[in-house]
Amino acid sequence: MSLLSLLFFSLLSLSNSTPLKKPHPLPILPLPSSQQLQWQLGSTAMFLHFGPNTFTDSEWGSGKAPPSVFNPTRLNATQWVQTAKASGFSRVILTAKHHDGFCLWPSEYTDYSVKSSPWRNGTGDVVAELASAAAAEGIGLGLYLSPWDRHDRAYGKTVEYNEFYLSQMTELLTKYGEIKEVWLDGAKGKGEKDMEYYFTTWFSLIHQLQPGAVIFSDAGPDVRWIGDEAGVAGSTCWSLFNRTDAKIGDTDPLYSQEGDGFGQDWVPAECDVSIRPGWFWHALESPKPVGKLLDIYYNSVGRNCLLLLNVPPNSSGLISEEDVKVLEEFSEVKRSIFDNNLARKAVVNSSSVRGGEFGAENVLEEGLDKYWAPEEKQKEWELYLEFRDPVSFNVLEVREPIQMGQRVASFHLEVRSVKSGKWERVVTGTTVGFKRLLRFQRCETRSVKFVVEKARADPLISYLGVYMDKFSDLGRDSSKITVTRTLQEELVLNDFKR
Ligand code: FUL
Repeated sequence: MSLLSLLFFSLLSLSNSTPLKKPHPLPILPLPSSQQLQWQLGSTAMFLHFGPNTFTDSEWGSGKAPPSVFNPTRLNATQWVQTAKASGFSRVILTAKHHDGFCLWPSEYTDYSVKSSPWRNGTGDVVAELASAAAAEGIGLGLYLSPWDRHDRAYGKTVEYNEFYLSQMTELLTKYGEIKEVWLDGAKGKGEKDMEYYFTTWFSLIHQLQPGAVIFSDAGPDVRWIGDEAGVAGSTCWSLFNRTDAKIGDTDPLYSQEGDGFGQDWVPAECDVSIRPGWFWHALESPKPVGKLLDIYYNSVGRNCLLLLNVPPNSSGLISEEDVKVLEEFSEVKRSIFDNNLARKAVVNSSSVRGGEFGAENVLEEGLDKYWAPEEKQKEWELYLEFRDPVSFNVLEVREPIQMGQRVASFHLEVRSVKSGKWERVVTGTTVGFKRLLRFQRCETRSVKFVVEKARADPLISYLGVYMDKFSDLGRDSSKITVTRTLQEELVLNDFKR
């Protein structure tokens, strides 16, 4: 072969070889487990408080109500699950046993259960009906098994009660298919019998029996309580946490609400709140208005948490119509805001790019695997949106690819005002995490700058959105917003315009 043809063939083989991929940056510890990631992707879940309390108008049953009170004549778990699914909830979590000790499944370790009730002549099993409805609709199932049991005589005798509790837990985790979440609350009335719960043993057994489940409690291990029952996370909210600094039933609520930027464990927060004043259904109570639910959404999902919204079935065994209606409105309002990411109309750019597949355009695509990464060792970390025509918005959404660890510690948003031509700061924030939503005064602009000020490592951004939320833009208390007929018509009209 001549020298010339050798050169020709080597050039040809060079141009044919596929370029090597630029590697991902190093993840920064702690990282979520695959169960925690899956849980977080779900964003919202529906809590179902149901049991004798539903029939006796109480919240903390004494454990003395006769099983005969439990008789939901129209119980239909499919209606619960379909309501949850229609509202986009990723899972349902049922109080299989609340503090009164009454079991919604026919436990073989007690006679205080559905088995002794008139419902389905004592042959019913609420857990089984819910499990099969959830499986049929393709949504996850979680179970709440109250540690505090006001009925069982073993309560107060440490070894005996731990054996009893774990036997009930084993029934729940072996008879009903896949369980996605086990919910352990830390409540206990004052002056109740003293005893120790063997949490380490409980957690090991739960993970052994249901490796796909996350365990919720004040202190994790997988998911932590947010520290209040109002559905409000801290405006700083890390998924980082030190489990050793938390104790079930006795954790500093501020620590739970904010997490710990120096924490060694990944324990993201779940915000539990009820759609009604009580956790259980009461004839004289009504659901919160949609504006209040929207506030809760911004303060929970919009602060890196999962929202666990309680929607209690009523004494006939169905979710009440007024609750279904407000949930429909809530879905519609969320859809009307978040289905229209105005940033999609913009050209996106950034202060630098790591190279390879880590360009700024990734922030307009859903999904965690595509993200913007800046070049290493930069002093500035900025993303820019340039619009052809001015846009108006009042909500910012930012997401981090949390599989790489939580990084951002502070950021702000600037816009160049259409009126003055000057850059103005519209909002500042601290943590981002899986999802951060921030509301501010409506602004009009062609140019947007998102600036990360501090981060634990090079910041990575997987999504950026700007939205117009006309429900929060009204300059009035959003808890008073109700979706009136006109507003509903307006929503429909807007759908056509889009
Ligand atoms: C608390 C309980 O005491 C309430 O009754 C309710 O179940 C709430 C979700 O958890 O700890």
